[in-house]
Amino acid sequence: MLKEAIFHSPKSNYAYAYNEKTLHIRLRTKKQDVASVDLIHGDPYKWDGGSWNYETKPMKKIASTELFDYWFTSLEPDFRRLRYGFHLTGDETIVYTEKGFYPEIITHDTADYFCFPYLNSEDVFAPPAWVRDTVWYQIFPERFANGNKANDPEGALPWGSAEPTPTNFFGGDFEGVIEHIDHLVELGITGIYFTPIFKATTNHKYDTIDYMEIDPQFGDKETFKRLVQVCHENGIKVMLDAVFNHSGFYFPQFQDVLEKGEQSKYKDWFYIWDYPVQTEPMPNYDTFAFTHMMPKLNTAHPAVREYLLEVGRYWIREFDIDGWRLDVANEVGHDFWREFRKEVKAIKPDVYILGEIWHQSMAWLQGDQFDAVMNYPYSHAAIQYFAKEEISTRDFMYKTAEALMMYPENATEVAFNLLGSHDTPRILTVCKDNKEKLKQLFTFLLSSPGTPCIYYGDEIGMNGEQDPGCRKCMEWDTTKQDRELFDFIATLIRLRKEIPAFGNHGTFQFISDENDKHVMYTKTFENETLLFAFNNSAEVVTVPIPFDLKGRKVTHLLTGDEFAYEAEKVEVTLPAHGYVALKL
Ligand code: ARE
Ligand code: CA
Repeated sequence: MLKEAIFHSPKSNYAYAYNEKTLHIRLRTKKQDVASVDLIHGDPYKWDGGSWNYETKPMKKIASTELFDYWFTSLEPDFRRLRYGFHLTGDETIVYTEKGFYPEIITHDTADYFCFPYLNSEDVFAPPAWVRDTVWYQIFPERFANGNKANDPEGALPWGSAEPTPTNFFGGDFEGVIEHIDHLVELGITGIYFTPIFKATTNHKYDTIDYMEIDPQFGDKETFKRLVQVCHENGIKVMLDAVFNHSGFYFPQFQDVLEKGEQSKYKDWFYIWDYPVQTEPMPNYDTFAFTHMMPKLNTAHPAVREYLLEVGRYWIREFDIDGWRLDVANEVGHDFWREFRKEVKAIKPDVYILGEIWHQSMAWLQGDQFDAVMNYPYSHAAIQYFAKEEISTRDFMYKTAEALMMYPENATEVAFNLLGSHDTPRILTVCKDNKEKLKQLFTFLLSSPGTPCIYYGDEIGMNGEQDPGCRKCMEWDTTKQDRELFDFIATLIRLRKEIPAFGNHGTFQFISDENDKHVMYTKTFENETLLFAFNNSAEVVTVPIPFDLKGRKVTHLLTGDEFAYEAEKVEVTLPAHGYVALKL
């Protein structure tokens, strides 16, 4: 047994409170090195004479990656405390504890075992319950719909008349969203994420001038209130973008520093290196990336904190928004986010806090900061596999499993999964306009653990390269929309809502062989098993279904067809880049 590969760490994604009663325990071992694992567990204070009163519980292998196997069990400790270790069987039998390895279970002392000291309810990672069943839709307000020409910014171009550039405007606004709410209801989405709406100069509005004002090109506060109301009446939650890492260049506090230099009372709101403040050839202050238009805010400064916390509270209190998406969340201090969580949750306990982080984010998902992060790593492998065909089935399965093992299950359940955004090329373009591949990706996304987000226009087959290309005006001419694709995605969303195993309540498990040219996984919930199969090649493949289905009625979920299998051995034939979702 390779001891160096064996790993566990309490209070992490390896041992965490799933809810107020339940602990989840995971263990990592070298791949195919260990035949079985039992959790040795007991209350630290429960003794029989001189002997620790422990029990054992078999663990289940739940995932495999290129190098490791992952084992899992869940349990409800009687007194909410746990002392534990692992009994591993392979070519030898060993016991793994916090202090190392032993040949057998120690019972005269528990000091060396792992410790989950107490399951304190206030520490449980508890995201809002509604998020788990939400299907998100991302709107870039300048480009979704122009419902009021009177508020168009100067020089706004006729809708869709030009390719998007970093600086042009088309006049999208809130009234446009209200006007097209039926499109969203028909699609079936239940949450909208709006990129920034506050006063700013650019078309993307990430350069905030005033966090307390709506940008006039989108409407006024009354219109925004109406928008939130219309969304709520239609069962749609509203999430706004909080750009707290940096302000815009024209933020009055920064302008004051530019003007008064060291004399400005706002000088410590930013990280100014020296005076006079300059923007050329390089800014002499901290910025987002090297953008002089985006001076970094000092979130350790009490006045800055109070200002931003009030922004966080204000839009919830006055406008009843349901979520905050935090821009460049990983470059802002943890301490600020801890306070932010407390402040906003005090006003609306079930507000959703989503951090924009593209990397491993465990440090923010401990229950005291964010409810979720934008889960770019999850779909990355799927995009490499389905869209680009640059990784094998084996690597797709391993990378996806790795992403699923990266976080506690309660964090994965509300992870914000996406195939693209205003920061990436559109998914159809990544698929080189191959619609079958696109459908594979949406089927995967909508049947994955986590909450999916659809980037505006992806549902009607819009294309576009990297920013600014991915920010085209939404196509509203239905003859130019891909309605077949729209219906397909609407069907996926409906299935996700109707069948618990399809959506976020099913347990996800790969069942393919590493060397296949196709991939299969099951989603199970109680007695229900769904099987998903995808052909990752341009040739027709025949896929054996590894279940005994004789005499069973099977439903083809994407077409609605039902059929009964006669033979014991069942196969499905998939065309090039074909896919199937079966209810067994
Ligand atoms: C503009 C140009 C870009 C150019 C950039 C460079 O359009 O082509 O590359 O300037 O300065 C907003 C606008 C952008 C604008 C930018 C700067 O929407 O159009 O870009 O402001 O003016 C990293 C961060 C992540 C960030 C991305 C963009 O970690 O937080 O970069 N995303 C947010 C928003 C953006 C927004 C800003 C931040 C700034 O979602 O829309 O940009 O407020 C990797 C890395 C990630 C990296 C990611 C993307 O995988 O691991 O860390 O994200 O790539 O680059
Ligand atoms: Ca307008």
